[in-house]
Amino acid sequence: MKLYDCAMAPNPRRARIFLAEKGIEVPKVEINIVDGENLGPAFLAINPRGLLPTLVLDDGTRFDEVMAICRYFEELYPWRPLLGRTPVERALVECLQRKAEFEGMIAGSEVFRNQHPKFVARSIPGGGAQPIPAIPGLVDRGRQTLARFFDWLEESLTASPWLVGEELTMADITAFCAIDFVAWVDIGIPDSHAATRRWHTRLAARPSASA
Ligand SMILES: N[C@@H](CCC(=O)N[C@@H](CS)C(=O)NCC(=O)O)C(=O)O
Repeated sequence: MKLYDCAMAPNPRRARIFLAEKGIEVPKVEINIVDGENLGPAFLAINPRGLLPTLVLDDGTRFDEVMAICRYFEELYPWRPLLGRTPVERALVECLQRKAEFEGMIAGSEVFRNQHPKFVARSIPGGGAQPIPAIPGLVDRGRQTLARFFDWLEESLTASPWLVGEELTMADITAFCAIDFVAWVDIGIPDSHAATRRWHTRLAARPSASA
């Protein structure tokens, strides 16, 4: 089994934090996204979408979505569940993880990719050999979505210490990675959002945050 990874990129980080929280070790292969190694023939032969993270099993089965990778390991190693303990928790983690992914991670990606010179021809991740050029208007849409994301987080984290239940789940991991990602484009947790700041400090102090 191999996990194709990129140390600096936010989506591979979601998978690494998940694995570290569960205490699972997976052999990793580092791929450089900024220099376009993921779009070269060697990696496109492994994953034609050019996306990271990608998990390849020994029989060649490939998972190239963070949540598919996490779901696979959660089923194999159900202890220290990060996708919810009960049917209600599992459904809530699904809802809030997706919200954090769409309104945090993807909105951040809209802001970052549509203004960064290195991504001018690579507006979307997963474009593979058929990239889509940057669309500058998406920067503003991303910023507006992120403002809503921060307000939603603050409301949720004022009501409870983690997004779902009494412990950290994948919903927190995705929201946390999105926040650290958008710092690259100088967007931070608003000063007034004290609960979100406390939650971020707590999560950043966990050993998994530097996985
Ligand atoms: N929906 C995918 C998104 C993965 C993704 O966007 N990965 C980025 C790195 S953070 C990537 O592979 N980018 C490739 C590129 O920019 O060419 C998932 O959740 O795994």
